[in-house]
Amino acid sequence: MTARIALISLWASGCTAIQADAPLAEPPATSATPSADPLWRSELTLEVSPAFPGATVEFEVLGAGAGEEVYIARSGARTGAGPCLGTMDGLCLDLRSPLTVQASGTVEADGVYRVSQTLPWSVSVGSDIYFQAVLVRGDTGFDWLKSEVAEVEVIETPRSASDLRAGDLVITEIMVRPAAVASEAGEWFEVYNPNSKGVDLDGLMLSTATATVVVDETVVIPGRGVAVLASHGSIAANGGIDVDYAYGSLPLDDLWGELQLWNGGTLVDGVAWDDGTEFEDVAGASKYLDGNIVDADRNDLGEHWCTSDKTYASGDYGTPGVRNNGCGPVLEFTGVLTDLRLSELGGWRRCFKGTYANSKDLDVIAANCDGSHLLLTCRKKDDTVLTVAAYAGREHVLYDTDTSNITHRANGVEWYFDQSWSWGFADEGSTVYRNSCDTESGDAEQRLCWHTSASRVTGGWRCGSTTSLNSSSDWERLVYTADL
Ligand SMILES: [Ca+2]
Ligand SMILES: [Ca+2]
Ligand SMILES: [Ca+2]
Repeated sequence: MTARIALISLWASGCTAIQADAPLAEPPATSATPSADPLWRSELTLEVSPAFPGATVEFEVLGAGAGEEVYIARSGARTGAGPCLGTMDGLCLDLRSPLTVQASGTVEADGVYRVSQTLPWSVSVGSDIYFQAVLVRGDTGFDWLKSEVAEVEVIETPRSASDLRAGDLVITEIMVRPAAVASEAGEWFEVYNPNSKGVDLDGLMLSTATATVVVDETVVIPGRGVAVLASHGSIAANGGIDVDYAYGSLPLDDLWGELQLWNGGTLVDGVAWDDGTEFEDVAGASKYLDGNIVDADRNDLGEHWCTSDKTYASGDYGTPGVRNNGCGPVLEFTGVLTDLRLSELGGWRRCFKGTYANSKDLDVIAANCDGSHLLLTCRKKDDTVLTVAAYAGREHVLYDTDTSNITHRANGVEWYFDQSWSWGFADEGSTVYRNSCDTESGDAEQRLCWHTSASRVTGGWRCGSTTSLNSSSDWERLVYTADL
């Protein structure tokens, strides 16, 4: 509540051209009449760029008519039956008091209303802000036509692109030669942020040997997340990919080509590919950097890249916006494996490693291990053989069984997980006794158990038949992930 009041008062004092409507104390009764046309409600959409303290927030209202007036209202809360602003002729909104008009203006000839507003530095990270577009249409004035409410979580202010140094971004996937749609519309590339803090790409220069584009809007890549930059932003035209930034004309050469990301005179990352000698060249499939080798220097080498074998909407192959598997086919199996050679894992990406003496936040592990499937395993430190391993869909591996001994069966494995008890598995049909780790001895070599406490993985009791491993720095816990 405190944060919202601070937000409103700063806005009302005016960072940019904001109308200083007084916040409404209570919702007055509405005098507006719903439109008879049900399509009107759904044909307007409101898009809002990421919000963070000090951000230039960009609003885009689509589906309006040229010359019509748009109001964008803002509140710190929403409700199904909100108050009405006098300036909006009594139109009721889905926002809760106090609310103010964030911006207003006239729709351009293309049916789009765009406006930017600066967010105060006082907004609280983690709080939610709600925006809503309201359209004035026709001779009768305000109509009930309005967008869905856009809910925006205020994120931590990211690093600016002007702070980036070499290696602070990594190009991880490149589609130079789409087959399902034309190159002009269907080229794209993916960029990974290897640091824990988010990055705003606004101002970053993208270049090939023949063309240059500068990112000219807020595009935030979360810490250890990826963004997709594409020639075309329209899903209908680009082959069905969800794009974080549409850069327009920056042709990616099919054979010998290069792509570079520049912060002024600093090369943040670059990749140069060839005609198929070092970098595989397959029409209709992206090149992707091995998910286990995500580094701005190592991505210079073709041997660390491979050809996508997973389709996306258009039927072409690639994983735009999804972190990459390792190179090679993902090892698939059912049940619990013992003495598995590391080299046999194939496309699984390692997303957590720590000894039984380490402690790690489970949320951090879950965020880094963001594929559709999770594989838990353990080994003697640095061994090339994994002692015991099993996997399943992430919803099964993270299925909350509380502290009970009733396991959750998936992929031939008995799973258990609780954020403050223990996490592990046994082979199908086995019972477990969690105290708090599983101390049962039958089929011991097919059991794994790690302690958890206060949403962290802490100690660990066993890696197969080897037990009493709490605080052992000689044994390692590992989690791998893959999209299957
Ligand atoms: Ca091309
Ligand atoms: Ca590089
Ligand atoms: Ca990818």
